[in-house]
Amino acid sequence: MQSSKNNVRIIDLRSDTLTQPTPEMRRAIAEAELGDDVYGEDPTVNRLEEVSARLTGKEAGLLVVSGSMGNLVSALAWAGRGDEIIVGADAHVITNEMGSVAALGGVEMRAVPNDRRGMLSPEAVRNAIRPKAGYFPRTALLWIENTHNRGNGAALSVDEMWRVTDIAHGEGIPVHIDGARLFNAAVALGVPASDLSSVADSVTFCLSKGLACPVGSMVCGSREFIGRARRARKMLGGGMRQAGIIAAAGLVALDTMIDRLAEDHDNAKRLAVGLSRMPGIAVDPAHIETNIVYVTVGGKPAPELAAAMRARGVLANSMGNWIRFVTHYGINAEDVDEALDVIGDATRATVSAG
Ligand code: TLP
Repeated sequence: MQSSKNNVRIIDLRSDTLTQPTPEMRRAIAEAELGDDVYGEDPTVNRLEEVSARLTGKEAGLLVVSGSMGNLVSALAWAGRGDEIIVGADAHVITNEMGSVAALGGVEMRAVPNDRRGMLSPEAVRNAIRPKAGYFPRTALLWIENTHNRGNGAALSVDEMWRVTDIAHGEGIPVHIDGARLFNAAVALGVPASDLSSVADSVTFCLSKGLACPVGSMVCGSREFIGRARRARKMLGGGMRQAGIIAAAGLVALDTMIDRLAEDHDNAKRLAVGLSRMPGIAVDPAHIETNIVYVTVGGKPAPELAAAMRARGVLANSMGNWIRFVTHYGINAEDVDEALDVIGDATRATVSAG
């Protein structure tokens, strides 16, 4: 559980980015062996990069500040000005990253429809690949997100991804996975993360979401790709010095925090089952595969319900007709039950009253 404000107990379901480092992480941070990582001399960063590469089945890894920076350096490493990236319209890189790939890389994002779970259809991908003629943009990359944030945290299997990645690879086009929550996908599907990243040429994953680190994301790929990503990171001002402070927590996370993600998934399901019984709230618990629960709200706008929840101590993000709840390390089953009571109250005061 979280904190309390004006004697109202706060249950914060806005994001798994809110997680606080574990006591073991705090100890590891204090004791980390450090060096200057721009010289490649921070032993803790080097170890984290090696472990990350191993877990994703790639040759090399790179520590970056955030998931957004991981995505941006990957895009810059694969695509140049006037190139195109095929990506689902609801991908985080399209909706939540400030248009950074277009703004800083001059790269066009070729958004194609994705289904409810964030998956692209083979037809859409095939049709979006540009012929290799002088006047077309070059299709430089296919982009997949797994788990898919706006797709209710769907965990996309190797087979599902392979149906589109195989098309791209057949045309000589590399594939990137935004795996901000790659380990949630791996745990939900019961496969090693390296199975999921095996269909892609590069992959990012976040240390600072469900894995509870204070900062940091990893980019993994071939040694040659990581060399280009490292240059892009430096260009963006992301070359860090004694970054072992960050990496130390990352190593603890990869060692101790992956398997427990299953608890977050169970709690998300528990939350969805409770929410599905409330009038005016629509969610199908069968659609909840990991730790993200989107619901749609009938009657009053969702932000109004979210404000009523907030006044009673339950925090969740909302926009238009939806509210998003994310379970994480700071939330246990009792918190979920208490949140459901509070949301029930808030619903009676807003949605049903309207
Ligand atoms: N997502 C955040 C918000 O930006 C919405 C969240 O609370 O879920 N890829 C995916 C799939 C993400 O969900 C996120 C963060 C990122 C990339 C970016 O990571 P950060 O926040 O570390 O830049």
